[in-house]
Amino acid sequence: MTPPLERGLVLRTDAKVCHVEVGERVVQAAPRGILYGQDGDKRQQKNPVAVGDEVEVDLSSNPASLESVLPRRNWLSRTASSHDPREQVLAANVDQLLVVASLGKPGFSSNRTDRILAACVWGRIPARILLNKIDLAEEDEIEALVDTYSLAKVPILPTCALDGRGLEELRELIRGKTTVFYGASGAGKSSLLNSLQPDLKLKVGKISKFWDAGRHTTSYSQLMTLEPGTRVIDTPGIRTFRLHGVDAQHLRGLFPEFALFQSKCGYMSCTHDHEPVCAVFDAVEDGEIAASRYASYVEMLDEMREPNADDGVEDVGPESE
Ligand SMILES: Nc1nc2c(ncn2[C@@H]2O[C@H](COP(=O)(O)OP(=O)(O)O)[C@@H](O)[C@H]2O)c(=O)[nH]1
Ligand SMILES: [Mg+2]
Ligand SMILES: [Zn+2]
Repeated sequence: MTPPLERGLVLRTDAKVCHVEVGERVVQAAPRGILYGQDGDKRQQKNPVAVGDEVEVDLSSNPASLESVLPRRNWLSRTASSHDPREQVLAANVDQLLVVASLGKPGFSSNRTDRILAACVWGRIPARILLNKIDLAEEDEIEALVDTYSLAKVPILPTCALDGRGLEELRELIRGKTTVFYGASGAGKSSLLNSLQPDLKLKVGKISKFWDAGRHTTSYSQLMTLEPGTRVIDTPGIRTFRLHGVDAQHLRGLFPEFALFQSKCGYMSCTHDHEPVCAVFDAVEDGEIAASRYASYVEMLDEMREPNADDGVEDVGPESE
């Protein structure tokens, strides 16, 4: 007789077990071996279960067994590492993603931001930038970023976790949704979440240590419920985010502002980096497309053409790995 299965929501995944919310409880369940694939099976996913997955668990066995993962509505993934080409799913079934960034300590990284924004376009996950630590920024720096990203149709919400600016807007933005907080270690993800909901008591990093020395305070993704229906996923900082399953022809479609110009390129399939007649390149020269966005695009394009080249980019994994 097959045991009765219960539905649950994955809050966190560790090496061997998943923390699964089942009704009012949180149980630890071990994914069944078959979910990892069998010998000779060319599974393309590194992790069969991700935070945000809806799963079925068998609570009658000890430890509880995670039997199956229900179909995902969407997911955010990357290439596991430069040595491991499999897909690594970072979160599943989400409504939106916030790229948490700051202008000082750590400084704003266009490259990091543009990679995750492209991944969100690819994964059909609405995204915006949360520009935190505006107490440390000049007004014109903020405006320059707003300009850069307005063409890409990515809204920017300025916040300060210390004095509370922007927090009411943030609260409205996430209400009733599942939201991924993504960003460099030290940008203020945990601080923002604590300001929204003090009883979360997330660990907050000491600035002097981690962003100089690569230290970190969050080493795994976890899903938390702020109020019924409002869920957030706090993620660890990831140094190098390589898109998975995207080729050069797809990539240009992940930069929305290119669409305004690329119909005027000499070739229909123009990749905008070496072709003689390129309207996107001209738009960059004319300041109509941000040079920083274009630079991010070209770097990702080069990486796709030479996936194993030593690109000098510091590898891999959550910063905690
Ligand atoms: N000046 C300033 N510091 C902040 C702000 N938000 C967070 N911090 C500080 O930045 C550091 C890292 O914050 P943390 O929340 O741990 O970042 P996380 O790694 O993204 O979770 C801590 O020292 C915080 O006190 C802010 O809005 N302004
Ligand atoms: Mg944190
Ligand atoms: Zn072109």
